[in-house]
Amino acid sequence: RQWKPIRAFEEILFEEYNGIAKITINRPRYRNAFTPKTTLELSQAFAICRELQRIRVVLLTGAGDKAFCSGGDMHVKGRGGYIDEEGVPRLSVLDVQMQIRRLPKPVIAMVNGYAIGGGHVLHLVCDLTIASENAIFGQTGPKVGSFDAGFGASYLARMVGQKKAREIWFLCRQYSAQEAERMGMVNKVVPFDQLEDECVAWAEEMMERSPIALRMIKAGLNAELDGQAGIQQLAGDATMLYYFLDEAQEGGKAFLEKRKPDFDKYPQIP
Ligand code: 2NE
Repeated sequence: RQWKPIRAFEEILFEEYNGIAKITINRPRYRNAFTPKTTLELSQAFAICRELQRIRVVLLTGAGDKAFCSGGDMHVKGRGGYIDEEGVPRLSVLDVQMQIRRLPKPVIAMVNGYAIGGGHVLHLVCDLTIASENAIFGQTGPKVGSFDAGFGASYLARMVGQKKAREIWFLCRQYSAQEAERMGMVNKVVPFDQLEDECVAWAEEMMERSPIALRMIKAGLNAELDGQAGIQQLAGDATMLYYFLDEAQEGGKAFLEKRKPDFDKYPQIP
């Protein structure tokens, strides 16, 4: 499979193949821990995925065979957040989480090793997770002076239940790919050398489905959990579809033509 670069970055790889974008956190020396630069680049890549019409599904993964992502880079964890090159403390991985959730296209976490701490939350917020047999899952926050009480807590609990979510956070244990699958956080576990093929097969299967149907279902599944912000996204999608109707065009046309709009000619479906 020939992945073609979309744009060059320093701490991630950003490639495409046949309508699928692959974003790879590329810091294997540090188990793909993220710095503020990594998260900025991830944000830029996800923004490009949103804009590029030819991209229909996104894969998120980590470089090498050891880690998907080990969370925030402890070397730059300082007071107030992870310190960027200008000395500003940041928690910008939270923006990446929101982007993944709001992206109107499916995102698959291709978990190729450790998904730990903030790296574990990154896989949680993806729409689907496919893991290799060597993948290990867990939170470490309370062990290393951190926590994610946002999606990392409530979304995790929706997935695995309250008792299990509390166990995962309070004890900071590590779980195998099979355990994670049994808990409902992983869709499928495959041998490491089949991981990418499996993810591409799932992506290609989704690409045979209606993109707008997938977009609306994603928004609907999010809306129940995301409150007003989730409804806003679903409502925005409904507005987008409404704008395709002649009835919506009539309103705007009538205003510009300085006449009363005639909405009676459009069907009133029961
Ligand atoms: C990931 C894990 C379990 C891997 O263990 P192992 O034994 O396979 O590797 P090792 O030797 O621990 O790590 C290899 C190298 O990667 C570095 C290590 O320091 C080590 O470097 P050297 O000793 O060779 O110089 N490395 C690994 N993870 C790193 C990290 N996160 N930052 C910087 N360097 C890292 C094991 O390495 C592990 O437990 N890592 C730490 C996981 C962790 O606690 N992450 C932060 C959680 S908090 C968070 O991510 C977060 C949040 O809670 C809320 C908001 C935003 C972020």
